[in-house]
Order: sequence, then structure tokens, then C-alpha cells
Amino acid sequence: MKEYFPEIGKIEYEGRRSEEPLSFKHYNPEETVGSSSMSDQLRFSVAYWHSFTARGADPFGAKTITRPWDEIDDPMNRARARAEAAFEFMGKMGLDYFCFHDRDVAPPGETLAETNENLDEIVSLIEKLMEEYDVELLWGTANLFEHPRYTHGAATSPNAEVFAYASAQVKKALEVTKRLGGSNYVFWGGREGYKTLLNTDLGLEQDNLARFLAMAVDHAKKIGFEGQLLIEPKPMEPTKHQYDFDVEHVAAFLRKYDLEDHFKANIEANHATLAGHDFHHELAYARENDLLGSVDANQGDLLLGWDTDQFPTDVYGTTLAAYEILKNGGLAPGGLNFDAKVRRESFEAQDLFLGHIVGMDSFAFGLKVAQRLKEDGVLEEFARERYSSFRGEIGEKIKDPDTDFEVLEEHVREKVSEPIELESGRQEKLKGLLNSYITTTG
Ligand code: XUL
Ligand code: CO
Repeated sequence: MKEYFPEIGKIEYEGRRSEEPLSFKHYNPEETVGSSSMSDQLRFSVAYWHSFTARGADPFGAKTITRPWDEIDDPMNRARARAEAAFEFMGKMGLDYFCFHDRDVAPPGETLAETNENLDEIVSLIEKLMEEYDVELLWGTANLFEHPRYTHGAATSPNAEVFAYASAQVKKALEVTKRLGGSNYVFWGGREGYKTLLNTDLGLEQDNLARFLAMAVDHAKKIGFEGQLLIEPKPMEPTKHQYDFDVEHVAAFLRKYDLEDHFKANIEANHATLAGHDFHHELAYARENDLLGSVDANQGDLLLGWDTDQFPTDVYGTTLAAYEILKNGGLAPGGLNFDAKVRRESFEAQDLFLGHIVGMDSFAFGLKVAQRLKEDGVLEEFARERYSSFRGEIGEKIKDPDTDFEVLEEHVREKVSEPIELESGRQEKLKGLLNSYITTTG
């Protein structure tokens, strides 16, 4: 088989003092952290679309990236070469998982039937490559945002034919995901939202989205797909207001339509920050609501108001994310998918490797710090103390369903003397503590 990245060999773990850029400084797949190996805890995945299909175009400029397979004219031959290159990359990086949209892997045909034939053919090749490279599918999804038919939305389009088309596309994408043994299936509603309420029936659009998801649940069941279904929140871009704004919106939507038993959230760091939340907040909110399913690992630029999808390098962010993941008891069957792209200025093949290396190392390092934090229980102990009054007499009374405002008023009259003594939140101390854990982890 042709080699697509001949200048780059297998990326090895060399330790934190290594000066070799094409090596792992912290990610040592077999090393045990807590209850299992780093690779089992982190479950890294490559995003097919950013790394093998997209080519660095942005709204202001043309493509800047040309990989060897991009030079092949015939779209099916190009798709075959792209698949071979993608798996060579995963093999060299030691990535155990990948994620894809239906349209990333195979070109569309003239009709839906032809499109599905193209997809089936490339999926057969991918099936062989997965076996050969021992790589698994973390999740599959359908691209319901790129084609002009989805201009006004897919499941929330005002046009019922478009709704039907999107349903047919998801039906096939679910089937293909099952065929490849995918652990999850993702719904990201890129165009499920609105640009102006002046032309939008918000109530009908939400009902339609729920109907669409309910049919997806039924179809998954019908074909015996046992993977986890995930909704990926994002507040905006490309729409002004996306219906799956953040985890809290998703939770409310699922509860309203009785879908909460069937879905979890796929949380993306850059989407969290676009929604005005820390990544940490979204993970914690999901965990507390039993919705933490999987993660799209990336980071944004807080000075830019859009989804820049950069590889994660901020070790504070990865530490706190890993801390939530550990508190969740891991992510499986979810994982950490690098929904991240190299900058359009970083157009060489080695940049693709370097981006994943720094992302994997940042999470591996974060995991090591988070494991120490969790083992020592310093943050948990502080919080336990902070809420200790809820384990005292009045706290227990508040939990008692027979307690009402009158009982509490009586308590205040009889037992509370002003000023109530409060304790410091010690944010600065805790941040210093976090710094110490980060700076003393090897
Ligand atoms: C877009 C985004 C998508 C989803 C899959 O912002 O994150 O790539 O992850 O459709
Ligand atoms: Co994403």
C-alpha cells in the first residue's frame, strides 16, 4: 500500500524532557493512571472531517492545504486514498478511535441511492482498514448542514420534503455506524435553529426536532444499534440561535419531549465557551444531570467570537476537564474526539501530527494532575466543609419534605442571631493549590 506520510514514523512516548517535537512527552498509552491505562481512560479519537477532508479554506480565503490524496481527480479514488491515509495516520499516532460524517468519507452521487452506494463502498474499505490498524469507530454522524437543501435547517426546515430527506440520510448514517461497530452516534444540529423569529414557527420547529429524534431512537432500536445516542450542544454558528444551545437547554428539551432516557450530551469545549460557559461548567452540569456522554476536545480563542476549533493546549482546561471525567467514572462508551483543526497557516503534513501530539499530551498531563487532585481529595474536602451546615440540624430539617417556610421562620426567630457567621470562599487559595498541583506533576 502507498505510504502517504513517508517522512513521519510511529510517534513514541519519550517523556517530558524529550526535545523531539514528534514524540509524546506525557501520553504513554500503557501507563496506569488511577484505575486503568491512559489509553483506556482517554479514548482519543481523530475527526475525519478536519484532518483528512477539510483543506484550510475560511470565509476570506481559499484552501491552503493540499494532501497527496487531494490531487486525485476521480472523487471515489480520492475517497479511497483518503481512507488509506487516514488509517496510516491513526496507526502512526497510536489513535484508537475515529469519528466521521457520512459525507466526509464518500462523495455524494446524483441520487440518494447513488450516494448510499458510494458510501457503502468506502465503508467496506474502512471496515478492512479498521481491522488492519486495530482502530474502532467512536461515533458516526450525518452532515445535515452543508448541502443547499439544508439552507433553512434539516429536521427544523419549514419544508417537509427536507425533513424527510434528512430522515433518510440519518437512517443510512445510523446503519453505517452500526455496521462499523460504532460506540456512539452524534446529532449536531448545525442548522437546527433560526436567524430571525420574524419568519420562524419556533414551536413547530421544536416539535419537529423532537419527532425526528424519536424516529432516530426507533430506527436505532429496529436495526439493533446498541451504541449511545448523543446530542452535541452549540449556541450559535451557523444559525443565530441554535436549539441545542448548551447542556441545560438540551436537558430541558429532552425532558419536555420525554426523550431523556435515550440521549446523552457530546460536549465540545469551544461550544461551551461560545455559550458563555467554561468547558468545566458544561462537563459538571452534564455529569450532575447524568448526561455526560462524550467530549469533542478542542479549544477556542476567547478574543475571537467564533468556533476556532484549535487543538487543546491549555493545561488548566484539560486538568479540570479530566477531573470531571474522573468524577464521572470515565467517559466510556464515549471518548475524547479531537474536533480540532490545524490553523490554515499550518499547512504541512507534520503540523497534523504536531497538533494531535500537543492535544494528546495536554490531556494526558491534565489526567495525571486530575488523578492526584482526586486521590488527595483536596477540593472535595474543601467543598464538603463549605456545605457542612447542610449536615447539621437546620440542614437536615431543610431536606425534610415536611419542613415549610413557617418552620424555617420559627427557626430563625428562635435560634438565629445576626449577623450570621459566614466563611471565606477562598477562591484565591484554591487557585494557588491548583497551580501547585499543576507545577509539581511530572
Ligand atoms: C461543529 C461541530 C461538528 C460536530 C459533528 O461545530 O462541532 O463538527 O462535532 O457534526
Ligand atoms: Co463537534
